[in-house]
Amino acid sequence: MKIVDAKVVVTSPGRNFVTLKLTTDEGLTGLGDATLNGRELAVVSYLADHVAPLLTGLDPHRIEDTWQSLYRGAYWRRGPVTMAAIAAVDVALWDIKAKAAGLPLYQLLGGASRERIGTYGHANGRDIPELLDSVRARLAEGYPAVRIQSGIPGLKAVYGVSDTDDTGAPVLHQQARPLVEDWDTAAYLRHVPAVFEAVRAEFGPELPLLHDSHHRLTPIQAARLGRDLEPYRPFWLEDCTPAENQEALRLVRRSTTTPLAVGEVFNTVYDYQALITEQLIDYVRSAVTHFGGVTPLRKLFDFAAQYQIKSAIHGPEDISPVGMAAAVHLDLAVHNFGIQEFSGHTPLTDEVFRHAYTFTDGHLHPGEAPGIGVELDEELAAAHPYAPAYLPVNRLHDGTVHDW
Ligand code: KDG
Ligand code: MG
Repeated sequence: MKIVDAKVVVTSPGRNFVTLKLTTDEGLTGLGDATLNGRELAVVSYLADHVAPLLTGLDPHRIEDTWQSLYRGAYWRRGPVTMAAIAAVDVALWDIKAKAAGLPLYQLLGGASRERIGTYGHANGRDIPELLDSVRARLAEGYPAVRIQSGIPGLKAVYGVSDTDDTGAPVLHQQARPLVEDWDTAAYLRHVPAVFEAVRAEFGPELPLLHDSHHRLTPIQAARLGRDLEPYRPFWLEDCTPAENQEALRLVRRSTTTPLAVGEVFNTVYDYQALITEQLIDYVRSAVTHFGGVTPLRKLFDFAAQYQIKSAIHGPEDISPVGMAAAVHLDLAVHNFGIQEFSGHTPLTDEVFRHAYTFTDGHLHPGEAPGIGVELDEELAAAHPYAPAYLPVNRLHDGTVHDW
């Protein structure tokens, strides 16, 4: 079998998604997600201009060899653009291999290690009462665990607290200039324990509660927050510091028993080396889409397993259903599965990417369709072309740029 076509499809059914579609001389097709939120077209060019010409004529069964030749052969290694492009090729090749075998991908990864995949959903509110309503809504949808994010008194726009329209549906910030959010670390550190207190008082001790600091704290601030949250037994504190400084997590780890989750912006195992070998974290958070695909993420999970660290694949709305499908197959197969983030997609997105995976009672299952189980409706995709969009930037009260 040979690859005869490599096509990059960009579509925006509410937000931008980049998809690689490979076709073989036997008529099999494979899809891979290459969406890099806010920098989508850089990956489109990387794939279309530099990778696609190398793929035609290759045997799609040679996944490891193709991965190594794209990673090592570029000379310029790592980075989100490179690794998102390689991820798309890797997942598309796994999709083809599994279709050729007539099996769902998880069977090629060792088969199911569990019946279904536990998820967490996002609850948020501009204030605590609104957050409590949002937690209630997630529980009514069946989510077994909930990430809680709240507005901070004195701040007008905070990460994780989405604007909503009259119907309560989230408003997406698809705009040509970044939205400016504001930030005050002292106010945040004062408010978050009160948020946990209120949610525990309302929903009791058993509900797993997660929280995302989104890279905003210094090590000593993160240590403080981890300690202050201990009485509320969080499931985890996510991205408390900008963790490309891996050593920073040593101080946090020494100071608190609050479990730590890190890694959604990482793209190779090297970003995790000290974090894993020194057991500084509890969950690895990389997405298939940003980590070079199923091949390296499987290796990361196996490495992490030796240190009793679990998987927790990044699953916000900007991972397309193609990236989500690949994640769900891995989740079902790996032994050290922890939890899967799942926000779901808009009905239109689910129409553009028809998928076999299902979400029932707060749990995902990849389904039994051969491959990753996603069909791309190219006509519908073309009806929703790319729209320029940026992630927000964050500024302190005096105008200084802070981590977003
Ligand atoms: O594109 C950025 C988002 O993927 C990120 O902000 C979401 O932090 C996130 C999460 O935990 O889902
Ligand atoms: Mg996050």
